[in-house]
Amino acid sequence: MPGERYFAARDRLAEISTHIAGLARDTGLEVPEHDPVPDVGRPILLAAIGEVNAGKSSLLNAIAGVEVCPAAALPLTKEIRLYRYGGSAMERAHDGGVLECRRPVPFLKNFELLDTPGTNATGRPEPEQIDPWLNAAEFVMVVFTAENPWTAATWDAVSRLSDETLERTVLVVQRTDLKQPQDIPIILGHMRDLCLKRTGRALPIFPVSAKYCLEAKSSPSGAPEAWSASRFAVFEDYISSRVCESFARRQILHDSWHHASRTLRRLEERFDLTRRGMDDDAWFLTGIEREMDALRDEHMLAAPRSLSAMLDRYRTAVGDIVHHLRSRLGWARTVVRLFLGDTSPAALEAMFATRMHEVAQSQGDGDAARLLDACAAHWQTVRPRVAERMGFDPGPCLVAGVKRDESIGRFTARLEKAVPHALANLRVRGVLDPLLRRRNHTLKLVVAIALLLATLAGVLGTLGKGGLPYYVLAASGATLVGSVLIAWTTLATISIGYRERLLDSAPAYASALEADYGEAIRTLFHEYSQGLIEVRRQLADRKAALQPRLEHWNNLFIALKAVELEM
Ligand SMILES: Nc1nc2c(ncn2[C@@H]2O[C@H](COP(=O)(O)OP(=O)(O)OP(=O)(O)O)[C@@H](O)[C@H]2O)c(=O)[nH]1
Ligand SMILES: [Mg+2]
Repeated sequence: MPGERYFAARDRLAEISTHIAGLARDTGLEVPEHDPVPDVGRPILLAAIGEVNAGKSSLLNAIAGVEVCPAAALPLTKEIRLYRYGGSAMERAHDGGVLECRRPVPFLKNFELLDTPGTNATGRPEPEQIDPWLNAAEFVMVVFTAENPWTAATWDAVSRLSDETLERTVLVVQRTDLKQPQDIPIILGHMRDLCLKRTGRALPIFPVSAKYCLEAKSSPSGAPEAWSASRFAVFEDYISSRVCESFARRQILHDSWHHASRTLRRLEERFDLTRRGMDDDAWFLTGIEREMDALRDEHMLAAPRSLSAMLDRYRTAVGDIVHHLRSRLGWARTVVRLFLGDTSPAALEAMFATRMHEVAQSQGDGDAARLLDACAAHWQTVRPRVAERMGFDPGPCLVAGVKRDESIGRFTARLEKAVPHALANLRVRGVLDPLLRRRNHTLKLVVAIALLLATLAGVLGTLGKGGLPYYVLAASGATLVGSVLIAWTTLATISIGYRERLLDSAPAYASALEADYGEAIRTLFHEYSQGLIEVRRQLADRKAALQPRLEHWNNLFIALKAVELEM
């Protein structure tokens, strides 16, 4: 086929351009109106004119290497026929008596063939019918038969061709196989003279045999002898150099190449912009994360205030506990417990623990709600900023919204968990235990003495020992009064001491809670910052989507450079 090098480069370029256009489409890059895609794939139109039976159709078939146009010994081509590529054979009449014939012949993807009725055929098309086609053709072949290349009708047709058309016209002497080789130069000489006379210029003249050419092209071996006898090698080289590799065609290739290159450059700029936008977005998200950290630190710094509020409630609880202790240490209740056993330290410890638990719970719930309100208020500012900058709504703040109760629960649970540990350090029970044990021991001894004395008084009274029983009974009563005094004084010292001890331990209690309280704040803010995870994921997805496009771009860039060398 003529122009194979040209078509190979063109097809490669067309393929790359298609990929580039696809990439541009995927990327949302619009083709600017002032820079339309050049039609690099437009086939080359070859036209053949000449007298009836000159071998026009056969010549077109020989160039195609396959029988596209019907050829026969009898006058055959009755109308202008335009052979074009089509998936299946189909014919359609055009205005002006032109019959468009679609054929599934690969050759027709690169060349369109214009076959015409003989210049001397009856019912031949009028010049105004055929001339526009000849003006549009990139290569016009005036076909003569070697047996009689002098027919006036064809030379008249040559004389009528415009200067522009003559620029693209060659004379073809067909069926040379029917002449002796030595006759050919003589025929060509005469034709040259006639051509000069008729057109004023020396058009190229090619003596060929379409019959041998088609034979060679159809033969699996290539039939070198037939090929050489067809003289098609020189003719096709000429078509290649004049038409396929013409300045106009090269220009289309270059235009197409530059268009592809410009699109690649615009894509590169777009990718650069997208990449920079993503970096900016990442930086923007880091900024928001910093805001979240700052908010967290602000609340961490305010933590001592919360803890001191908690300590106020601790002190109130201490007052209540000590009040309870005092009521338990009354003389009568103490004496009863002397016999039943004293569980006061354990009971007070349990009571204190319950109170502190309640304190932690209400304080935790309140603090967590306050922190979540701060998070929600901050998210109100984050949401529109993300939507405006990144083009999508990150949604409501979950941690302060649908998951609010869970978050509060976690925050409070953390604080509650810290309470037993902090109380253990205070030794609420361990401090009270020995004091009460000592007191109970003393009281037990004194009460026992009083009871013994009372018993003794009873015995002495039974024995009739005069006034002695009364003295002993008085001593017993005095001992009991003593026990009341002891109970009263120790009640005061123990409860005051216990109170001081618990109040002195308040800072220790607070510092034992501090670490857990801080950790609870950190956890809550960590959960809050998770709201940006979806935003980060979106950004990562965009980055991941860009990567294959960048690789595709790179491959297309290299391929386009390679085509430039081929061109
Ligand atoms: N020997 C020989 N015969 C040829 C050659 N080319 C064509 N012929 C014969 O010439 C006759 C006419 O060929 P066509 O190709 O139909 O000629 P055409 O100019 O298209 O004729 P119309 O369409 O009728 O105007 C046919 O019988 C072909 O077989 C050739 O190179 N050598
Ligand atoms: Mg024909």
